[in-house]
Amino acid sequence: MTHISRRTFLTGVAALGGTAFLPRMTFADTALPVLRAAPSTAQLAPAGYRATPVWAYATKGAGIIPGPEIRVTAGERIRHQLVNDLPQPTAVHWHGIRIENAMDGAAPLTQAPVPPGETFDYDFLAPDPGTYWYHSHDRGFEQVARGLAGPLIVEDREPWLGEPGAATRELTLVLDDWLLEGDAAIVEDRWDDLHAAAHDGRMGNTVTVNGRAYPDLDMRPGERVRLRIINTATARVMPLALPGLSPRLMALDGHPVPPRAVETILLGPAQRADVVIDMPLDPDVQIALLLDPGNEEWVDVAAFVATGEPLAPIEGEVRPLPAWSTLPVPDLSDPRREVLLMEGGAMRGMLETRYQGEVMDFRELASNGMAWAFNGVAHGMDAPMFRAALGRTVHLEMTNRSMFPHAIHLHGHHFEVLTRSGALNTPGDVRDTVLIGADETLEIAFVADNPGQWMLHCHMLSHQEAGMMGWFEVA
Ligand SMILES: [Cu+2]
Repeated sequence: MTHISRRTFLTGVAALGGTAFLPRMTFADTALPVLRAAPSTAQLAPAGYRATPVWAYATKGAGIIPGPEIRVTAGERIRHQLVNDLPQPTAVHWHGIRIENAMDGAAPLTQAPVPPGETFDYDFLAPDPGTYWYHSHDRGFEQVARGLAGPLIVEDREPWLGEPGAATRELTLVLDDWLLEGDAAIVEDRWDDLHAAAHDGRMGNTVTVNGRAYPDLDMRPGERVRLRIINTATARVMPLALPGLSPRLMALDGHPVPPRAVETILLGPAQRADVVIDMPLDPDVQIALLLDPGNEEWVDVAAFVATGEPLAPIEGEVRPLPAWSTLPVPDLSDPRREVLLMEGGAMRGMLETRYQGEVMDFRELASNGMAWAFNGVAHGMDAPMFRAALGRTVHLEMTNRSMFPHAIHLHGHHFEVLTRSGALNTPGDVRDTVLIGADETLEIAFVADNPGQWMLHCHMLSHQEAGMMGWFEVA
């Protein structure tokens, strides 16, 4: 692989200056710990650029990018009062948590959006250990792109860190992709750019790791570390590589997989991967987290810097993560069969599509801001795509008849990916968000064990807004 070091995505030069940006400080007294959403600033671009005005979460003080890490142990409750100090309504979605429906934050399906100046109490059980994230689920294409996202870690009840063969430390890496002007301000006038929405979404030009461009990550020589990698970008699919670190994949979207050595890790928007790496004792080259921006020219997005006293390398096989005990296994003998056909976008378009009860051609759809459809319906929020009886296995065949990849997310459930383009998938790959390439067909299966109305949408958030949105009901 070609490796181009320290290449910046930023175009133009830093135009320092601009108006001072003062976040409001209005923490209310409340019984629940506060999670406040408000304007803030963050030093996203390298030193020398100005701080970027963002919208961000805070549990105290000013909002930070990424949002504060929320961390509980499996079986515990997560309790936060959302305080909305944004100029828009908002809601918080707890991505990947098999949550009770009323707490899912999918406005307006599971709750009314929280108006500016108001609050909403989130209080729910986190049943399964793993790497998750939380983010805005109202005008996500704008609010997530402005910074409203943070990591959510559910620790296992069984010890793993420090056990034989396991890592001795863990590190959360929140990856994001920002569309910045030359002065490091977020581009603000193209939220509903239909051209971008009809292609691969509102792509950024600056990749950050934990809210910084090209950070140095301190590593003890010889240490084994569990990385919890989260792609919070609104559009960018991230091919990642960790050369020289012997990466082994441990979990996908929070769910453990049998450990396997990987050369690259492909993370679509909203997907997560847990990866164990071994820092060499005496690295002879700079070790970095590499990302392919789409042209197979791998660039580094963070540096692993050998710091401190060496640790004795851990020999032998890596210790698997403890299995989930709570996820029902699909019964494939007589599943409820459903299909999800994705159509639309540039260069392919779609035949007649229904939008708000009317059948329209592509041109009429575009004049309504629509470019995509699920099963012939754009933005189909009036009726469920399908209904499943509580406890029934659903087999969903998904076909992408467009020129672009999509990241399909099912709320409230995790599903097993059975086949990809007719070939068997790696057994045990259980996810809450799956990437589907152009003209691919995927079969997934899950037990509809969580009652309620659940969103099913593309996590390329401008695709979602331009039509790739629907819901299913479990009752
Ligand atoms: Cu999509």
